[in-house]
Amino acid sequence: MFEYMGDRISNAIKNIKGMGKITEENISDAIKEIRIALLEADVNYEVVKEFTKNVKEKALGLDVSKSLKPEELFIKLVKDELVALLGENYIPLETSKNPTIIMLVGLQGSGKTTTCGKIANLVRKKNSKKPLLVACDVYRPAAIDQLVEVGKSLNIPVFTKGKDDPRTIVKEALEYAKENANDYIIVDTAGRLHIDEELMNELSDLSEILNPNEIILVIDAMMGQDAINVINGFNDKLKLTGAILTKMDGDTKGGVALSVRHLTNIPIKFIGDSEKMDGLTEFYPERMAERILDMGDILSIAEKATAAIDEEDAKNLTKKMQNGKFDLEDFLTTMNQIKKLGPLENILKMLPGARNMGLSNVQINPKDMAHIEAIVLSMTPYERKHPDILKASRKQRIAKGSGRSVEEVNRLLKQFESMKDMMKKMQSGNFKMPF
Ligand SMILES: Nc1nc2c(ncn2[C@@H]2O[C@H](COP(=O)(O)OP(=O)(O)O)[C@@H](O)[C@H]2O)c(=O)[nH]1
Ligand SMILES: [Mg+2]
Repeated sequence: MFEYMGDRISNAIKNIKGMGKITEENISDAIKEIRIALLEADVNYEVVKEFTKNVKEKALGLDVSKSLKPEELFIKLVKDELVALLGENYIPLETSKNPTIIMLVGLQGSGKTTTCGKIANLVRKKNSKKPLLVACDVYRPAAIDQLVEVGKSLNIPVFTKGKDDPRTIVKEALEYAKENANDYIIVDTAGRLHIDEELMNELSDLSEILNPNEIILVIDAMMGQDAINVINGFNDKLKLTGAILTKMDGDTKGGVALSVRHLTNIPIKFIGDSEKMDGLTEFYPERMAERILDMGDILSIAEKATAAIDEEDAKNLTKKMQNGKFDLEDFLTTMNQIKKLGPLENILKMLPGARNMGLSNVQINPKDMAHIEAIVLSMTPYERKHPDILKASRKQRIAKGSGRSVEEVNRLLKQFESMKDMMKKMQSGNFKMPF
């Protein structure tokens, strides 16, 4: 989502490398490049102007005599300014009230219904909440069924009352939640193609009845700068507490993520980065800035991992990696754990230097993963622990057993070796950021 913009900015910064000091002259090209990168990513013009002005002023005031090199100082400065632009702190979703009531609003097709499910899934997992979804989009025939399906897929209850008046529906849903001890109520509302008065009146009525802890606007990142008008339009009528940018996994240039906070003062709480129910990432300004600059987003990976992976397993694996005792059995366990983190492509993209290593556009075929699994499973437990004993005849047996070729078995063993190698390097501190 931020690849192109990030690459241009990183390149601009690289050009400062090797310069002894920072002067107006030698940073002016870099600043110009950053400006173009931001504008091309569809960041609002005013925001770009302000951003580049700040970077320039602060860069000229940097004290280069300290131990850091000019480009290191400059990249830190750009990162800090990005963090400021993105809103400085992550503002989490309200979870402390009982019940917590969240209303999702937004235009048709923005991702409200999907995001309702994602939020329910998240608060159940992370905050041990017992969510209830409420279907209030009574205008589109399939809208209620869609939420019911979402609920079913997650095993989370959905309150529906057909095409009744949404005002009645929410009142009854509140009663239902009380009776069933649901402590987190997520209300899916209707959306139109454009903001219209009737819809806004309905939404403000709902907000009055529900007195929600959060009213969150769900917005499609592909809208680009129009998103700002939509946010302002909704915020005029309802007191928005946050926004969620969806479809950030798509073809969006992502610039809108950099404009929203500055222009509307509404915090982005999450980004939607897949159609699946775990495709919701908390919007930490610092992590986003690091992603833009290809500095990686290890913390988000770690967070996804803690949500998905058994802690004991993870600890054991880390220990083995550190002791160089990592074997093919562990390789298999790791693979199965990684699978739980969602699409591997998304994880690879978050690694430091991912774009530089060409990992940001890798396509991973789930079949390849299945093949690897088949090969490892065809080995005996002893072989998995001692892959160095695998000579021609054993390899042939494994190939036959897994229905794969000997070449594939060889390739896997090679990959495994280089993975072990990388772990050793990271362990000994020889692993350098590739930029
Ligand atoms: N790729 C992707 N698709 C999404 C995301 N969020 C929603 N969608 C898709 O966008 C379409 C519209 O979503 P829906 O929840 O029905 O929107 P609503 O009309 O606002 O309720 C559906 O096909 C969703 O699967 C996302 O973060 N990434
Ligand atoms: Mg919907």
